[in-house]
Amino acid sequence: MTRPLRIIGVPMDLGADRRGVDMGPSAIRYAGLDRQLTDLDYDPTDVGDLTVARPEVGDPDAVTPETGRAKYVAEVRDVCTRLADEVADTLEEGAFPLVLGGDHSIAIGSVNGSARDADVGVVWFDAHADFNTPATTPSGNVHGMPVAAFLGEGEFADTDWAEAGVKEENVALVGIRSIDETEREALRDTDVSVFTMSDIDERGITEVTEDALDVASDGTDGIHVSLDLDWLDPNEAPGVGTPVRGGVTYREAHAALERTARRDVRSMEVVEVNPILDRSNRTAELAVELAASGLGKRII
Ligand code: HAR
Ligand code: MN
Ligand code: MN
Ligand code: MN
Repeated sequence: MTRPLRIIGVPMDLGADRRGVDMGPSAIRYAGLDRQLTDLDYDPTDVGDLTVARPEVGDPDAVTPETGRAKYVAEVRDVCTRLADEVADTLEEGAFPLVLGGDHSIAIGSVNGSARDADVGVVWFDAHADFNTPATTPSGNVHGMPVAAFLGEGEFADTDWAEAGVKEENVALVGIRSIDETEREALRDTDVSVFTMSDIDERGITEVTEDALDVASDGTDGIHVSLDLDWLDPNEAPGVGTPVRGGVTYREAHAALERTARRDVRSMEVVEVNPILDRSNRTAELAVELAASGLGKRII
């Protein structure tokens, strides 16, 4: 039986400093996404790309109501609002939403769409905690803020576009190894579960992933999986804007996504693929492979 699936491209680069991540959706498609999904008995429909403003027309110095800074926040909000509608519509029609980034700011839209009519947990595979707010960000880049945004931290509290109604205790960050001091302090005051690379070193990827999946499943209707390709070691995934040494290996990544596929995954996104920085589309191919593993692909 084939299950309907919608591919939603979001060529967003306004949330990050390095240009080129807007070409991620094309590179991921070119790497054979459609074929991999069909092999998995999904019936994919590619709805194309959402329209994203060009940086030249946006406001890089946008200042939030408080003192904080969030570059292009109005443009990011506009895209995330439309993405949330697209994801929610996809689910309502019984299809699986697979979102292609684009920088990680788009997760604000994906999570809002996924959580619109359900209680959702989130598993966040990333080198970074993405828990800054406009008041704490060292860079002003919104791709360092999506977890804080959908949880309604700081300036994101009670927003109609960012806060998603997801519970802190249903959010698990996995593979974290780059965290700002402000993020560390803020995270300590929450019930978000943070599984670092050290946890993976000590306990192994399978056990850590199972714990993260338990966190996201506990009392929820399903899991949103957010896969930032910089989660992997830069040797495996060179085509990302903010690489951090010491990431998970190729096999660890597959093992984690294979475990994920056994759970009730309701939506997924793959983000931060930057073809300009990549080698022979290697990172985009990895994104396709890992999405397939997360959607149930097995070796035999
Ligand atoms: N923490 C830094 C900041 O807020 C960098 C984080 C953004 N990089 C990402 N996110 N790719 O996962 O600017
Ligand atoms: Mn990220
Ligand atoms: Mn909601
Ligand atoms: Mn990252």
